[in-house]
Amino acid sequence: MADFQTVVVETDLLICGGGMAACGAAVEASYWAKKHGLKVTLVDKAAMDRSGAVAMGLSAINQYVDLNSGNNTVKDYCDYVRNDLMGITREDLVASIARHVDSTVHLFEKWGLPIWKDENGNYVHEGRWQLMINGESYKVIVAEAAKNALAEAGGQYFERVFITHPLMDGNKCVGAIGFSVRENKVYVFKAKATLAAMGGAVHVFKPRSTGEGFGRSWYPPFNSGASAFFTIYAGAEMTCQEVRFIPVRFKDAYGPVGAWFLLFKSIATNAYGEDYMKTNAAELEKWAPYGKVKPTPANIRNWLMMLDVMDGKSPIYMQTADAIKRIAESAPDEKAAQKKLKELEAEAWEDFLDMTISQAILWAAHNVEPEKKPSEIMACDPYFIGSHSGASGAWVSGPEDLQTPATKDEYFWGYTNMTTVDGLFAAGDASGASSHKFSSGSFTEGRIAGKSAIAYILDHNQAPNVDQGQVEALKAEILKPLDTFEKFKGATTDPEVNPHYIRPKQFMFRLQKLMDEYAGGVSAQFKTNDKLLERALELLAFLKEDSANLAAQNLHELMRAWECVHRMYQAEAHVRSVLFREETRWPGYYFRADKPQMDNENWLAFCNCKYDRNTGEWTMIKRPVKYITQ
Ligand code: SFD
Ligand code: AMP
Repeated sequence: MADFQTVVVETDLLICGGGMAACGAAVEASYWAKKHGLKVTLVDKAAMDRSGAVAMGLSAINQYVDLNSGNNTVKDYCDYVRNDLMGITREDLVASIARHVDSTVHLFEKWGLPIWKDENGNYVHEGRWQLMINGESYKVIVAEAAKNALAEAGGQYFERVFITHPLMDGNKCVGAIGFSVRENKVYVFKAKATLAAMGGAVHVFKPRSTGEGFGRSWYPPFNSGASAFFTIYAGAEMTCQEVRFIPVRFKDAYGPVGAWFLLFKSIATNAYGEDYMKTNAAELEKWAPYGKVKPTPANIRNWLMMLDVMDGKSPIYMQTADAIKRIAESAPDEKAAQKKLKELEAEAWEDFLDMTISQAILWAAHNVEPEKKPSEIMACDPYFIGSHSGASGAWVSGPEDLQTPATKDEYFWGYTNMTTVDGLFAAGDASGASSHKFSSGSFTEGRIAGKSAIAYILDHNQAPNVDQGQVEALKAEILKPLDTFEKFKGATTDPEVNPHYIRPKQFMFRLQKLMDEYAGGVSAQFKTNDKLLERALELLAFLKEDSANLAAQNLHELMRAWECVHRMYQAEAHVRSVLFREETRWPGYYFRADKPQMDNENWLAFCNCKYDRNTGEWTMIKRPVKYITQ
């Protein structure tokens, strides 16, 4: 084995990840840490300026409650989220973020993020909860604030260090271990409290993209299930692992649709010009009460579209030209209409250039003029993202002051956003059952978790007890794929094919094929059943056996190997949870053909799970849904 130096870093708070939630945690925790002489350390597998989901920038801030306007309340936001998730939500967590998110958005603006303003100087809303931004440099601006805050409080950040596992002292998390993706170094972070904020997971399922386009997915390929693995391995109770998210996007380059539906008030139709939201409206009754609410939940919107796709009425089109024409025609005269048309055209392109540059390139390549002809949209592949319209993540404590007598025993255990593992916190995509936080809410939840983790440290201010034997064993396990490759690479002439090992890319294909065909991926039209899921578990068990034989040629591939392992655990938690929930609640995300209906009597409940790293056993747990607002 190549010589690897072990670098030990001692800190009070460790923030794993460098995305929106992690940056929020760094800003807030640094403030409190400085007051109390504590140290905050942040570790990102990439470079914070362009890491995570916001790497390419964003064109909207999707959570702004606008409490000052008097038009919206925290309860309104809770209602919106509860309905969109078909009743399954932790309102205490949603409210915890909603009551603070506006202040986060004001900070972003102060730090230099351009938010669109109208002629009266008011923010331009995309929809009720969304603001339009010039967000190409969104992540750079947020990362700068996080780095400044860390520097001011004597904190530290590490980039290009990939976190693999938590370090455990019984049921207490005492830090994390990982490796540099650039140098032969293993990093051991010893911490009094640790925050998991390493985003969600993509490429667990087979994506639609193939060949050179393979890395293109809606969700960023750099987020590969590290948060889920970290919390699962630590023994934390997980929630909503069945709630995958499948967004509708412009076809093949995954450009956003929100601005079209909400700002431009566009409709989408099937190939024959029918508005599927109208022609398939009878279906809404089946999923009542949620099918009947406004706005229609994201999964139901998907479902009405998918019904047409399954009926052979593709392609599906966003009617961009009609929408632009309609708005331009509302101008007072022809000259004003022409001016408006030009503005709308520019806004349509900017929407992509701010957030999904590849979609603008594809439009250009296909000679698309949105003001002249419609553009294809489609449902993407399944993603695990607790911060958008999915809900998967760790089960965390809510704040005490938002509990009711009925929720306190269920949803509160001392420190806001702490998982069921002592000293381990989660935020953003890493924390579950609090959907629709998006970029601004994830940053806000990071702030809440960061502050709470500092409070935990002040109450438990003992040096972490890190067992050196555990560190050595993990170090050997982490580096094993490099050894495996070196040992066996000569056994065949083609390094891809070898009887002794499996390369990460092939391993990923195998996982994706399995999930696609058995757990309701794209090729299965998002449909599955109990028998397919049971078979998926059998195949996952074989895959897990083979994960011991992953091989890596270099540090980059070593990262790929561990990404595979992380994704595999996310996959297993998902399959077990879809199997456990004996109903279909989110058609449009997945459909259990053997249980084709929603069963509110038995399943208006959380489906939680827990893994025991010593025995390899999973426990499934049903927890009650209790709202804090009526
Ligand atoms: O419209 C490790 N999101 C949008 N939010 C908005 O507010 N407005 C939008 O316009 C949004 N759109 C959008 C969005 C997401 C994506 C992918 C697209 C478009 C194309 C959602 C937000 O981006 C999302 O909610 C937040 O970013 C979530 O924050 P967080 O912190 O949970 O995840 P992150 O920002 O991706 O950061 C993850 C970090 O973890 C690092 N990491 N570090 C160390 N070790 C490991 N093993 C690690 N694995 C990962 C990453 O490098 C990163 O720093 S719209 O289309 O919906
Ligand atoms: P998207 O671009 O699809 O991520 O959407 C951005 C925001 O707009 C998210 O908050 C979505 O939930 C919301 N949104 C998108 N499309 C619609 C729609 N047709 N009706 C209501 N809300 C939508």
